[in-house]
Amino acid sequence: MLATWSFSALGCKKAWVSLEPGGSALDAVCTAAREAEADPRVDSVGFGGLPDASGKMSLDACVMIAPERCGSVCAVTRHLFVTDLARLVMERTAHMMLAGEGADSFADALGIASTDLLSPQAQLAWKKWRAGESPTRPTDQGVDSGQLFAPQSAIGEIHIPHDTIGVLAMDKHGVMAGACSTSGLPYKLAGRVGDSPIPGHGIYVDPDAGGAVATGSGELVMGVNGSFLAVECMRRGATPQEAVREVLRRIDARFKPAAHHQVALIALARDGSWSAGALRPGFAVTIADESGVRSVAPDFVYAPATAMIESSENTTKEG
Ligand code: SD4
Repeated sequence: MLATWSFSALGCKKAWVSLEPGGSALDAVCTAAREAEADPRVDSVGFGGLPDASGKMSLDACVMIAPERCGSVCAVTRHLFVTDLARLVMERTAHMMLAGEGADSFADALGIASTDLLSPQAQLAWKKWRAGESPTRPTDQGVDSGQLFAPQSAIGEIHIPHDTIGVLAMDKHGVMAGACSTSGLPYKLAGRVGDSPIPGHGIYVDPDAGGAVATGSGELVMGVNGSFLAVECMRRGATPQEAVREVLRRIDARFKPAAHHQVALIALARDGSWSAGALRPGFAVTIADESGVRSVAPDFVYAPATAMIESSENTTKEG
């Protein structure tokens, strides 16, 4: 089992308990995502997530086990466990994606209780941002602190935890599943939806080729169909590391990302080999396997932010 960021370790630990003895990969990825959705300390997923520019919370999620077995919800404003809701879209409807009030009404119809998604801390953070007291830009990406899972984390920086939880798992029956859940970019424009709930962009799983999940600046991922691209690379024989590198290479080449942009991907191949890579330093990947649950730095960082800062300074000097 693989997941984005160190805050996912708490959920992976819980999910591993049933995955290890033979539980399903789909249950495992949903368990891990649900844990982050319920945790108010995670300011980018579920309760605790930062709202949009108007102060309103909206959540996106997707689950996928195959191109024809996928469910997603986006812009959900009244229900917390959006990964489970995405799974219900997959299992109980003929559709793949429900958006906005339609997704909330679907949950109502299933008897799922509405809840206030905005935590007091997130509301305070938004008020400070609106008053100009917070330096956080709408597209800011932080550095993984490992704070929520200090015991085995290899990441030592101090910063708030953040970003989409993306999880990939393979069970003992050889079934691969993926899930991701996010409140999207903090202080996004109302109505903005990113890569996470869209199959092929924030997540893609094909049992014949592998799976990938992305985190970070969704617009950059969407521009290259990031997760689909990673899986297609693996289908054509690339290793997971080569596949992730190709996605980051295309993003770097097309978008010329700014220093504050971050994109990271995790990829899992059919044979169980995996990799994680990031555009900038600061990302951590969580692994759960027979050796336990741990969060570590990714295999590679494509373009260290310092290089970007230097090159933009050079550009400025040259006029
Ligand atoms: C998005 N990729 O909505 C997601 C956000 C994210 O804050 O990963 N983090 O663009």
